[in-house]
Amino acid sequence: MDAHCEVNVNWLPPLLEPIYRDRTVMTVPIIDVIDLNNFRYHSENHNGDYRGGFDWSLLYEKHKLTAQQEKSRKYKSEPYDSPTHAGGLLAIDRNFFLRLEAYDPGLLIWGGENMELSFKIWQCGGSIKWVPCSRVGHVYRKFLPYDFGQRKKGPLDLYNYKRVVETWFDPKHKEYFYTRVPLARFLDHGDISKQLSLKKRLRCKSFQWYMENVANDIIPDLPRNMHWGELRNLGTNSCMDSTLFGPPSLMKMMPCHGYGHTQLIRLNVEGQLAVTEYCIDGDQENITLVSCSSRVADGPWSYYESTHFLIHRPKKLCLVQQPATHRLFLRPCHKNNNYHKWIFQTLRPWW
Ligand SMILES: [Mn+2]
Repeated sequence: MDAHCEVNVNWLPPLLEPIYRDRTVMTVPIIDVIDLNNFRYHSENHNGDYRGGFDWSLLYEKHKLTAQQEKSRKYKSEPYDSPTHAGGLLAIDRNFFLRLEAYDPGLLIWGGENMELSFKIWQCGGSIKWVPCSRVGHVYRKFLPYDFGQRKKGPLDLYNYKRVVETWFDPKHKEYFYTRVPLARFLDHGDISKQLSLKKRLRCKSFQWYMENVANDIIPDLPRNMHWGELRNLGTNSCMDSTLFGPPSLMKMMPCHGYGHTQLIRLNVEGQLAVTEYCIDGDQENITLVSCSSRVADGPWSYYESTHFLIHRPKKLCLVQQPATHRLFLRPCHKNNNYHKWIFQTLRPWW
């Protein structure tokens, strides 16, 4: 486990018991919270139990147990299957871990190793169980006190994620990753031939199998991008930006910076206008960051390259920037008004 942890009473026996029964199980304790300001210990008291997931950018997420999982447990104290884990705390049989050749030694410094181990375990015949009766406290830091140094070859976490994706995903799921993180296509992820031959030698199952049998409910398919880049207004020459707030929040207009992140806007074939993990919707008052509808074919937007209009189809109105206030809303389209016109400005890697 991470160094900044403190174990709770009787944490170990329940963590070891599933491994005693089956050496291919990796167990994970429930991670309680140690307050970084005063070291007070809080129970991670969710209403119900959670398990580990991920989004298509390979960020770790927590999801509620499915109804089926809840029903199959006789007692709340029973360990349950989890598609992934957070990475800091785990128990695994040493021989099993080494049979899986531990972590990909090509992963650098920080990020992605929890996903690598999770996919590898499940696809290569093992399983991951979270253990409600084993509790360990963990200090979540507020910021990184150091950086990871300068990399000339692109962002470090993206490098690691791409190694994991290129090793464990099927072609279809790789496309979802590159749809969600288009700049990752330009990144050199190094040599993964050893990882691919391990996968072959252990006769590991496909990612499709993993998605259907382990992670079936946590993440919908991602429709292909029709346009992506900075969404630049022709009137003001500034860019749409989600800033760092989650939904619901107002979309802003900011100076274009060329780095993507919260300015990398994607319009997919189903008409969803998306930024990071979220979608953009709007009305005559506001343009808002919202959670994407789980119904994939639910996007309201169409983009017309000839007119540069971005049209909200259900409302039959155009995305418009108000020049004086920089605010965004929907208005009837005017073909002579540049504040009604948009381009998806191509982004290229800065590394
Ligand atoms: Mn930690």
